[in-house]
Formats: sequence, structure tokens, C-alpha cells
Amino acid sequence: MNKLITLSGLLGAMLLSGGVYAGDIQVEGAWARATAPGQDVAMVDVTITSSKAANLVGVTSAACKGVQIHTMTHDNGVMKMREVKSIELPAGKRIALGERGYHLMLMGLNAPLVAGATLPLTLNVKAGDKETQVEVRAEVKPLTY
Ligand SMILES: [Cu+2]
Repeated sequence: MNKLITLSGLLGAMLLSGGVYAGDIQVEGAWARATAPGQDVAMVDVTITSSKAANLVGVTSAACKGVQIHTMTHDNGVMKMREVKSIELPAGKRIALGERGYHLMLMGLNAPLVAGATLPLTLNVKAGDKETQVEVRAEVKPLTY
């Protein structure tokens, strides 16, 4: 348990210094908005750059029951979210989830998200046969952000 806390602190520090690196993958700017009372889902935006062509194929978090990868579209003024199985990460290209409607959706939060806290996320990135797990801390910003 102590080891886990130390590791989280280290990753938090890395995030503040500009991003988390795991091999070919750089992750930066992960954040979520604090939740309103009764809200048990939350969106997370994150920017991922893979130096090799890869795909984001899954996300897990200890903070909720499951994480889905969503796209959001506007259809006649109605906002619709749809789950996708993966997001393409072309080599060397910064992919900012949060732009063009992509985001991560935390489903079934174990506890409300409070501004100033951080959320643990594990991104599964697959390049060819190689799968890399990237540990990320998402910053929780105020509801009004
Ligand atoms: Cu969504």
C-alpha cells in the first residue's frame, strides 16, 4: 500500500512536469470536472502522443466500475454519445481527446469527484502485438471550470 502511494506521488509529480511517459507513449493534460450531487458518471479529457502508430484499446480506473471510450456528435441540436472500441493514434500525432468529441467516460463512480483530487487511470495502448499500460493521474477541476 505504501508503495502504491509513493508511486502515485511520483506519477503526479511527473504529470505536473509536463506529462507521463511510458516507452513510446506520452500522456498529458488528463482532467475531469468535479461531479454534481447524484452524478455517477464523468468525462475525462486527455492528450496522447504515440511515437509509433498505435491504438488506444481500453481504459480502466479504480475510481469507477468501468471506463468507456466515447465519441460525441450533435444530431439536429441533440448531443449523442456513442461508445467506440478504440481510438487510432497515428505515429507522432498529438491526439487530444476532448476535441472532436472524443472523451473517456467513467461509469459508476465509487465516490463523487472533488476538485483538487486526482483520479487514477490506466490506458491500454496497443502497437502491433505489443500492449502498453500507461498509468495516468487525471486532475479533478472545479465544477464551474
Ligand atoms: Cu460520454
